[in-house]
This record gives sequence, C-alpha cells and structure tokens, in this order.
Amino acid sequence: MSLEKAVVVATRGLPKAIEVRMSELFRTSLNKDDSPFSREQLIEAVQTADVLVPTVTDNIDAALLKQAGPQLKMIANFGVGVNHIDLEEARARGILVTNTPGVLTEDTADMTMALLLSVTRRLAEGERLVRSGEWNGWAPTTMLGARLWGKRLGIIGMGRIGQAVARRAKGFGIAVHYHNRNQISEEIEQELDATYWDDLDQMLGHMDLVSVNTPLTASTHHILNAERLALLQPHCFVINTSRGEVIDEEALADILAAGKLAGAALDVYEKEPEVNPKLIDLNNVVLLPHLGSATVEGRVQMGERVIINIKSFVDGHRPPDRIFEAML
Ligand code: 8YV
Repeated sequence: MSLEKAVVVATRGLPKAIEVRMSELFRTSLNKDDSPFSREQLIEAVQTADVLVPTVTDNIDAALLKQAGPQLKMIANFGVGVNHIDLEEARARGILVTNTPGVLTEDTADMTMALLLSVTRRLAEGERLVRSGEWNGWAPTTMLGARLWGKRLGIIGMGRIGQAVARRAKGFGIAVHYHNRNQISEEIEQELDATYWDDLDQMLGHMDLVSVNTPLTASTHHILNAERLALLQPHCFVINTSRGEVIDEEALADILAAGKLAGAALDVYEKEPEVNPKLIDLNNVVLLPHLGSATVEGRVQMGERVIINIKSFVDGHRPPDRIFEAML
C-alpha cells in the first residue's frame, strides 16, 4: 500500500504524544472525549478509514468487517490481545492486522505478581480494614495469609508474559511449573527452573498458585472450566491477567463461594466492565479494572508500535507486528 496521507481512525483517546505524532504522519481522526465507539461509529469508521486503530473495547466482528469499505486496508490494534477482532474475516477481506507485542510484557508480569501478593497476603482486604476505621491493632492470629516462598506456581501459557512472570516468581523463591501448547526451549526452562506439564489437568491438581497468561483463542476459551477448577486444591489461589473468557467466571465464583478455593485475583472479566456480583461479595477475591499494561511508559510504547506498524505499511513495507503468520 502506498498512501500519500492515510486516513487513520483511532477509536479511543491515546497518550498525548502518540496522538500528536499520529496526526503529523497521517490524516488522523482522534477520539477527543475517549468515550467508547458505538456500533454506528464503528461502522462509519470502517467505511471511511484506510487504517483503523481499535482497542480491546471495540468488537471488530465479522458482521462489522462485512460492512467495511474497500479502502480499509489495515487494523493496527492498540494492544497485544486481538481476540476482539475477527481475524479470519479480516484476512479473507485482505485487511492486515497488527498488534503491539513485547512492550507490555514486563508491566503485565509485574501486575501478575502484584495480584499474587495481594491475594495471598490479603493486601486489598487489609487496606479495606484500615480505611473502614475498624482496625483494632496488631494481633498474633488475625489476617494471616499464605507464604509465597517455597510454593508451586502453575503458569498456563508460557509465552512472553508467562516467562516474565516465571522470572519474577523464581526471585520470590517460588517453584515454576507450566503448561503450554509447546514445551519451551531447554535453555529457557533451565534459566527459569521451570517444569513442563504436558497434561494441564495433572498440573492443576499439584499447584498452590495458578496464573493464566495465555491469549484468548478458540482453544483457550474457558480453559479453566468448572471441571478443571474442581481439580485445584482448596488452598490454591488463581490469578488472571490475560482475558476474562479464559476462565468460566460463574464457575469460579461458585467454587470460591463454596470455600473450595483459597482465593482469586483478577484483572480481567468475561463481560468487561461488568463484574460478576458474586465475585464482588467475596472477601478473598482481589478485583482490578484491567490495569495489566496501564503504565505511562507502556501505553506510550504501545502507541509507538501502532505508529511503526502503520508507517511501515503506508510506506510499502511489511509491518513488524503482523498477526496472520503468527496466529492463523
Ligand atoms: C491493553 C491488554 O490495554 O494489550 C492487551 O492485550 O490486555 C491490555 O493491557 C488493551 O488490550 C488495549 O487494547
């Protein structure tokens, strides 16, 4: 593609520096008040943009893409997960899709550790107690949590983020176990002291902590379903910083309410921004509003990757973060 000045439509407000640079390089339409696009606005966008820059809050499904005009040549997603985009339909229509891998790995791994610490050491609960004014002072046996050192962490999905979590967990004296479609290289396994489980069900029954770090695809949807959640030991904690749909949220809430699981810490939900009310009622659950990649540095770098991808494309080069070869 070679465009004098491509029409780029960003569906959400992006970091200022990114909006400025995008506007210099392209004929950019910005979302000034940052409210999520309605279906009508999305339809208009796919009918007018050469390049669409959506985020996880936009449902770029097949029905929407079928309404796209022939000018739409690229979807440069702001974010690494592309489960909200119908990739098959995009490919069938010759629309290139890119994402922003790498730049949010460390931030998301940090957030995973923050959640791990928060739920095992009852940080959110303790904070609520202090703010309530009902804290009566230190006592030998109140608000005891679970020690992390020496525990077993089972990571589901050992890609970039999973490995970054493993690296941190090792520093905390946690034994790293993982399940992945493919076993990772021996070299990285050794660096992380990581044990591979080919059989996810087997791994789950042996873990003290489980972190989900897999992208959402057809094969990872509800990878932690009711049956698998039932395999976890009652003292186990579950952490999710990937996508809500990888866990059956209703089943998780039920199993927690039944006292068959020690706790859960979630950054993502099946129907964001809705959160299952049963989870809200539980004290041993830490709930964050999808903050995994929410650092100033991370969001600027995500924007830079979006710009690099678009610029390469309009200059007639292959954008570095093309999805198709990687995922289809
Ligand atoms: C992003 C994320 O903020 O990149 C991802 O996949 O989950 C988030 O951290 C979001 O997706 C932006 O589109």
